[in-house]
Amino acid sequence: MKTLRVLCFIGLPTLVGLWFSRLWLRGRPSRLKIPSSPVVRHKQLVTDKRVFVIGDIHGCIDEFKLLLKKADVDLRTTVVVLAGDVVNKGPDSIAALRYARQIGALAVRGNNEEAVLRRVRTYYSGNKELLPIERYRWITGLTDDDVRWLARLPFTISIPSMHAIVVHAGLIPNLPLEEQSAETMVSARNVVTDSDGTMRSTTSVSEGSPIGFVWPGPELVCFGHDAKRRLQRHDFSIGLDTGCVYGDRLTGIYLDDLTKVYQVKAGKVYDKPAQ
Ligand SMILES: [Mn+2]
Repeated sequence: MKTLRVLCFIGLPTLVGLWFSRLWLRGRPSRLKIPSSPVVRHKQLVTDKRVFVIGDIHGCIDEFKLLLKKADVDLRTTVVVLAGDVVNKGPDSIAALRYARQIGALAVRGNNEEAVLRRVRTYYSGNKELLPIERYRWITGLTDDDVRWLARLPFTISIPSMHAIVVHAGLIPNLPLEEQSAETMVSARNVVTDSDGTMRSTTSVSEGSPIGFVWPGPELVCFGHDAKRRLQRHDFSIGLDTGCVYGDRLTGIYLDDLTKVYQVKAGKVYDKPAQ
């Protein structure tokens, strides 16, 4: 009887204390299941509204808002589509993500969204390995709804009314969307044609040709990711990552008027490109 009482008074509080310290010291356990690939890989946007596509925002919330203002984006008549890499590297990823959600913007998944989802998964599993990594510490401020939004981002958004496809990195020519690899859509920069004529993508910029340059149409492909080459205009593709987070510009374009490119200058240099 005495042993039981001792167990109740010392053992129980210790166990409860240990359980709470686990929460405190390690990641935030969550029941949210984050699939490794989006449930809807290729989304169709059927709309008769105007469509305004924006390149890589990387948490540059001020420039994001300024660009919408500069382009007179009327949210009642315009759908905003983001070409991925909305988060990471820049000043306020959470603000950029929440503003995108607030205005009902659609987005495709970039390599940075994939990296963030991997980190969130680790964090939610109770692993504290993440916490010392300064550039990912912001993800501890994400709500489950923010994470759900990220996890649902498709690889591509097709807009039939505009004969356009938005993708973060690019597409291999003459290959159905269903057969494109995640790697190509999220991380590629160049396309290499092998000796047998088959094409493959690479993240390198020195092997092969720019992925936008090789794309033959007939759809217009709007992509981001390739900040090094800044604004790219080819017959059937437009590269919109103009390095805002690196101190250059944030770029957007209305799909019904490709002659006009809207840009705002970055407030400052927020990050340096990886070498
Ligand atoms: Mn990218």
